[in-house]
Amino acid sequence: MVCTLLTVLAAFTDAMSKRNLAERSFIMIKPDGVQRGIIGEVIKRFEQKGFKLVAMKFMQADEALLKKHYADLSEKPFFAGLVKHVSSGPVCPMVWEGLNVVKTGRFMLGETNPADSRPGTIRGDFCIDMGRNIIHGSDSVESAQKEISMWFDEKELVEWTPVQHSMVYE
Ligand code: D4T
Repeated sequence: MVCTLLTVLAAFTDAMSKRNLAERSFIMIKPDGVQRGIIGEVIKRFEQKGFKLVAMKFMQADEALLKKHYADLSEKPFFAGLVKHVSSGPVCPMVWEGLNVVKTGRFMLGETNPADSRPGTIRGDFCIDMGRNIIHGSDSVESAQKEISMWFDEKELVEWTPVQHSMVYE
């Protein structure tokens, strides 16, 4: 009861201070990340940071979905190779939620080019080449919303409150 009241109070305080604890990011482990066996490691890092898993699936994406997902890059010389690679095997798309999850998620992933990614980041620790950078993360709240709706139905996004909520947020 006390916990529930504290959670409600914390949510109210956050709403008043305009902190968006319900921000969401679309994170996807690409076929190279799946084949390299880093699904568990990525989930571990987002969980241990305190973010909340809202949705996850394991699937093979077709070229049509990937062309839509990467539409902004359609004029780039690497576009065809990118779509071919990401459609070549299973991917693990996920939705993670929490305060500043888009920006923090990008920090956790590292730079697009693994060579520029610091040790301690996912790309800094687990990959070498730009075309095999193992994971995708939304680059803005707006693109996260677009990507989430591309990859998940509304009913696949699970509403739940982790018991640790008041230990992650003040
Ligand atoms: P994603 O979208 O996969 O999280 O990557 P980034 O947001 O970090 O980078 P991006 O959209 O510019 O690139 C998408 C994807 O294309 C691959 N890529 C990128 C590539 O193969 N060659 C290149 O020169 C670039 C720039 C890697 C990520």
